[in-house]
Amino acid sequence: HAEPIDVVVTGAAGQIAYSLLYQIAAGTIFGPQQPINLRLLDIPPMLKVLDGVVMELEDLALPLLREVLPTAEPAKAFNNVAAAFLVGAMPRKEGMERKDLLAANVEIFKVQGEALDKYARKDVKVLVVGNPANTNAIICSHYAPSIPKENFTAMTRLDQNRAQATLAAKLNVQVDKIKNVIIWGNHSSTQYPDAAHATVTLSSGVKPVPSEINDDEWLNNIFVSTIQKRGAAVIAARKMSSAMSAAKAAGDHMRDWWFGTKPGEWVSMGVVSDGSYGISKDVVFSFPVIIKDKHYEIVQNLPISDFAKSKLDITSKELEEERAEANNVLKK
Ligand code: NAX
Repeated sequence: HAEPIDVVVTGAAGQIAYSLLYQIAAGTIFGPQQPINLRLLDIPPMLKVLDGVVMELEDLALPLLREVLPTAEPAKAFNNVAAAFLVGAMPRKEGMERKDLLAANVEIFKVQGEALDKYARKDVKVLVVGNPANTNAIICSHYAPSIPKENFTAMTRLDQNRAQATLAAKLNVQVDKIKNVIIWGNHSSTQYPDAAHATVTLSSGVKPVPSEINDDEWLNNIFVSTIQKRGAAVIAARKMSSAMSAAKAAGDHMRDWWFGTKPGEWVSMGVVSDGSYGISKDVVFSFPVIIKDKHYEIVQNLPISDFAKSKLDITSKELEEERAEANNVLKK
């Protein structure tokens, strides 16, 4: 019998966690053989709410779920964890400036980075969901120098899933027939959803998505802006941000990291740039990656059109600015 692994979810009393915790406890992320000890971190005013979440976790009656620890103390939450879902973050409030938002989050991810450094397993896999996710991930990594940089990632899988679903609808095929769409850059409205390398499986064989759609105007403009603005569209309709789909994407990201990508397929993850595709090092940038034995590699040598290059420049510039702002906050 497998030993349980310790898994932490931060922002555990929030709406994404509410959908995510079930997936972890049910075995759909770490597999049906892997028992789980859950560590639930939130802030002190939310501990009462967290008690309710713990009650519901008990009531799931799931055999893989072993210990459940609700806490407001990072030292306890991060102890011995093999996987960390960093969902909790400071939300943007009315009238709050981007700078203030960044400052509040830099502080949170500094504390959590330090706790990871001290208490987590050195092979811990960290997925940052809380926004600004890419920059939070680089801050967190910076404060956990004993853990390899590769172990810090940011979520752009929701954007990938949205892009895949949008292309499937456009081509009137089932969503799993679309493969290898890419999200480049920041999880923000500057991200570049790129269908240039995507394929669609039709009864006549595997075809390139661009030639099947055969409408560059749609691909370069409508498709890109639909994906960039999808989060805002969900908020406008639901009055709350994406949660069910965000939690599902977090599960997809971690499952692929744990078990690997399928042959011939890649997925997009925000990872610390190694300079691939001319992106400056030390920003967390979403690249296509393939994963094997719990290690990912950035897919190399994809042809980048001038149009794509201009989009990559915009999103990498934004990430460099965010990093500079974060560094300013840290110096104060
Ligand atoms: P909620 O406001 O429902 O939950 C956030 C929870 O985090 C709250 O319970 C809050 O008390 C807690 N929290 C705040 N500071 C904390 C700290 N220092 N330690 C532990 N917990 C803390 O937000 P939810 O809808 O769950 O969204 C969470 C985050 O995901 C937000 O930052 C949101 O912007 C981000 N998202 C990221 C996405 C992505 O694709 N990367 C998509 C979905 C989502 O918008």
